[in-house]
Amino acid sequence: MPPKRQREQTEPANSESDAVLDRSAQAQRGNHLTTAQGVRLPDTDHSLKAGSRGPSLMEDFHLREKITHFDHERIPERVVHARGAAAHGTFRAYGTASSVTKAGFLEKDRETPVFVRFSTVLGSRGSADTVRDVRGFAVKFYTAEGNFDLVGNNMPVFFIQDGIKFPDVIHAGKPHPDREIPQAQTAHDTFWDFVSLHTEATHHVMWAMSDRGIPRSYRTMEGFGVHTFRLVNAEGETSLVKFHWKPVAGVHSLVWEEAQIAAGADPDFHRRDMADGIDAGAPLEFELGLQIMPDSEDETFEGIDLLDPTKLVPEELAEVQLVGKLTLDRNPTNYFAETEQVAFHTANLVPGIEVTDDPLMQARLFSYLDTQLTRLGGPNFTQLPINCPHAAVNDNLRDGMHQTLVHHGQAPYLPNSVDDALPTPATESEGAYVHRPIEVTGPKIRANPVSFDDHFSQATLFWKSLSGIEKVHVIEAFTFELGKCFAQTIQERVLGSLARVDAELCAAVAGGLGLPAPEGTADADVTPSPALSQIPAKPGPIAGRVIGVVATSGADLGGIGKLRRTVEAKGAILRVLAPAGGTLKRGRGRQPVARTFLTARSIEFDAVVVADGTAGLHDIKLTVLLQELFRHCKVIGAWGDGARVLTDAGIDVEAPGLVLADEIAKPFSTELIDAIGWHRVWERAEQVMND
Ligand code: HDE
Repeated sequence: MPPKRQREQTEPANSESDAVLDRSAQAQRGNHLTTAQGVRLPDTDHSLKAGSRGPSLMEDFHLREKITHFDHERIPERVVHARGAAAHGTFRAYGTASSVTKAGFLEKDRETPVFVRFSTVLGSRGSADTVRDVRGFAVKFYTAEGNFDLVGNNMPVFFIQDGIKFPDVIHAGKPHPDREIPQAQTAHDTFWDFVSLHTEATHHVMWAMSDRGIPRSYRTMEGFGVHTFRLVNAEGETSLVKFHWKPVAGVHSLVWEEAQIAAGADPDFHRRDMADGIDAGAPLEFELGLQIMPDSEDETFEGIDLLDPTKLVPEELAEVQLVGKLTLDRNPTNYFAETEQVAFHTANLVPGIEVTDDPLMQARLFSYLDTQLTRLGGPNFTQLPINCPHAAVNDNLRDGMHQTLVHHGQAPYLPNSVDDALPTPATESEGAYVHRPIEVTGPKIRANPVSFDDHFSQATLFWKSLSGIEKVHVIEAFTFELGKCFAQTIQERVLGSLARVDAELCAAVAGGLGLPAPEGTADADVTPSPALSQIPAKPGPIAGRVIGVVATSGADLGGIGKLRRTVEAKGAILRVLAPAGGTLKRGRGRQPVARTFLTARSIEFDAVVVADGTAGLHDIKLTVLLQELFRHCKVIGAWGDGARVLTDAGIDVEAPGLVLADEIAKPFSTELIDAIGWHRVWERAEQVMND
């Protein structure tokens, strides 16, 4: 008799991904080098030849296997979001969502393992992290009820209202097909051609041109589910919700010059920052929030169509209620196995969370599964350790490319009378995903609801909600990007859209381009939403932020040690910057040098202070570094005679955001930490712009 099909699978693994650990243990067993067949090898540097100068022999199975495997090491990169970095962590629920959803992972104190991948959209896998772009924020929750993927972005709205246009907007944003330039940029004709011909994109374009398009780091980005979801509670009641991720570190961005410098000096800026922060013991932390709206028949809230993904709901109208905390504290072990092979899918839902008829979301429900078939080479990618649910899996899916499971039984169909009628379908009370029976009617047409015709009012809302400096950045970004367009007709068409957003914005951009500003027709009467501005109301935490200390072997190493202890206790990273590498030694003091003037750029520091005992230090690279920090409105400090290094570098020590003291003591550290918590010294902006 053939063996009976296995009756029940094991209990869900709720802690670390046991599957991942098992597979990595299998990957490298024993200390000797072997072939893929497990045969031990004496040498991997010389091919088998007929004499030391002779031709290589076909017989060399090791040479052939090694080269053949190498030839196939690459898989197709993601068609969008190709460039990304990820981390493991845990989500802990506060229990505050239980009244609106029965999703088990949102029950009080429930801890769920997660894997989160952050990405840019347009660039290829090897492109730079800091380009102006939307960032992906994709979270895979390995819940006890199956995987739930929240595949969001760092902006709450999208360029298009209907998924059928997605290939078009991406074709327009990707490099031009003839020369394949520019890489990872929207600063070119086809992008602006598309968004000015599809004016529904205007709101999202405002976000992309704002500071949100160049985040300081992944830890300082907000995340959004974008679409409206439908939540279902234990009583079967439904509500409409929007998902938010709120970074504990606050929302901060780079300035454009930093983003450009980083793209050359450190293209891995964001992934390095995340990995270094986690290694330094500063996990990335985000709170999950819900905006909860009634599930009304017209799916509209305060006049906002909740099915239109180009619209947000201002937080002042629907408060973001915090329901749990995400902590990312473990770097992946292997980039390819985990970050590259992770497969997100918007249809990976758990009971209590459903989708709505947002036409953008509907298209996504098809796309994500489909794209993995090409990218991961067949239908069995859910068996890859990173994609494996931690919940028990008992499906009737069989065979296919790269099948790694050895299924038992004879009857992969239901009902069956051969394999003890297993597996059995579950009832809703046993945890089955049962779709709410929602009535669907309507004529078969290709059309949008009339409410989707409003393309400008929320673009105006966003603009009016920004602070002065944020508005300046938006103007500069539009002027830069449009300045890179060759076709004047496209520039003029975009100005036509901007005139419908705000006359001041339009006039400023037109001025920069040297074109006349079209007559303004902006007529939306909006109430600004302060929550849309990134300017903090109070200083935030400094965990994961980087403080550079300029020093030489004559410097006050004891003071550096004191400062290091203080900032490291807050989760920040202190790096000593010196003319040469090695270890600075003075008396009994020792400080390792993390960066030299040659290897450092200003972009990697949130603040730089110059140590006492360095007076007379002069290096053009240090001067450039300090001047960049000054121009980028970052905190600069010095103690003792370190201030002279600043004045020698042409830094105005009277300017705002200069922290000076005679020695390292509490007032200095407190002022420094506070100033970094504000992120930038925008009070300095005017002086810098006029320089
Ligand atoms: Fe995606 N998107 N998308 N997208 N998306 C993909 O799936 C797609 C959209 C987002 O780190 C692809 O596995 C369509 C909105 C993220 O692996 C693909 C439409 C939002 C990621 C795809 C959208 C996103 C993707 C490419 C319009 C924010 C990276 C590789 C209907 C809410 C996930 C892949 C990761 C990836 C299709 C629109 C976010 C081709 C058709 C809106 C974060 O399936």
